[in-house]
Amino acid sequence: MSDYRFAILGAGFWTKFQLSGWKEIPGARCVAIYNRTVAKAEAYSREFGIPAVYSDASALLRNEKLDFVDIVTGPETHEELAMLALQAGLPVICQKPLTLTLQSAETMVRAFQERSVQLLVNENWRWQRPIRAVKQILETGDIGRVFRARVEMISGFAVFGNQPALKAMPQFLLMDLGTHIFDVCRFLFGEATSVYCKNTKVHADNIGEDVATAMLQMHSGATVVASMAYAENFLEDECFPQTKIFIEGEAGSVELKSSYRIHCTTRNGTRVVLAQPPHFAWAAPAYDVVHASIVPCQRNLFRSLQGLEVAETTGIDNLQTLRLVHAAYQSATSGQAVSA
Ligand code: 89Y
Repeated sequence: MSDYRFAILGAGFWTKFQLSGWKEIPGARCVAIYNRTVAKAEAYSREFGIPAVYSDASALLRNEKLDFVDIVTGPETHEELAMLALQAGLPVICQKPLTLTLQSAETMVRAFQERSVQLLVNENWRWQRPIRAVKQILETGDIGRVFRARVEMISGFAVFGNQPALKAMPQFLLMDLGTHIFDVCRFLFGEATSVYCKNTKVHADNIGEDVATAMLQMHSGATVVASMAYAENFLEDECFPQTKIFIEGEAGSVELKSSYRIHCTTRNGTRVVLAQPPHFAWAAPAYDVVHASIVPCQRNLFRSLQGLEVAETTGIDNLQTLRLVHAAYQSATSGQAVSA
């Protein structure tokens, strides 16, 4: 079977790791790259052996014979580029957040649905090995009905060094990290019915919030507190970019600690599962667990394009996560809990 030919749109920080991730997945070949600043695209073209380079996305889509498109540009450009690809009848894998407004995301999802063309989202956080392992433990039922949980990604890491554009986002943390953390909350605990959220800003030179605390009321009856921060402060247990999780059930508890150890405690005592993520040579050491999650995420999306598997993070599914993000912003503004 000949390879699936794809183009990657965007040549920023994440492009390097998504291209490396695609190299781990047989059957997908990147044949073209687009970036407004063409020099960045040329650099990745040399590094990854991508034959064609464009500074005009329409020209790329006109000239190249493709099977799908992978969009890794800033969220403000996702709708325009995805619609261009749809006009060419091409399935799209799009980075998160899908778009910056709910209306724009709904327009995109509807347009692809009407044309029966796949729109998928590269939402890789739920594919982190420790988080998959927590899900498996929950599925055993060992800790009984979950009534409360906390999900935390709190770090003093200087995230803006690699992604300076984050500082200028009017809505930053919930849009950038909240999309990941709320998606994990949905993955582990099902759908939410409401959210109450408090945001604050530590960095005077940031536009958007860099600290967020959200309380989700889940359909299941559980209450989930999601805490996020990029305050560039100092933490004893600094473990960027790990997500720490503590879950209380009627028959026990589960705790994912920063050592990738998961402690599951029931009346029979505590058993410990080590969920060390795989290490890829191309991963940035500071981002190991996240970069490693790119591979199973892209594999699931690619197998969906091949008709071999159901994608977990479709555009339709991701709309639910984006609705939670926007409800959280509404709550932070109104001071009220907001239905999700
Ligand atoms: O942009 C974000 C992402 O997708 O993963 C981590 C990150 O780089 C900073 O929050």
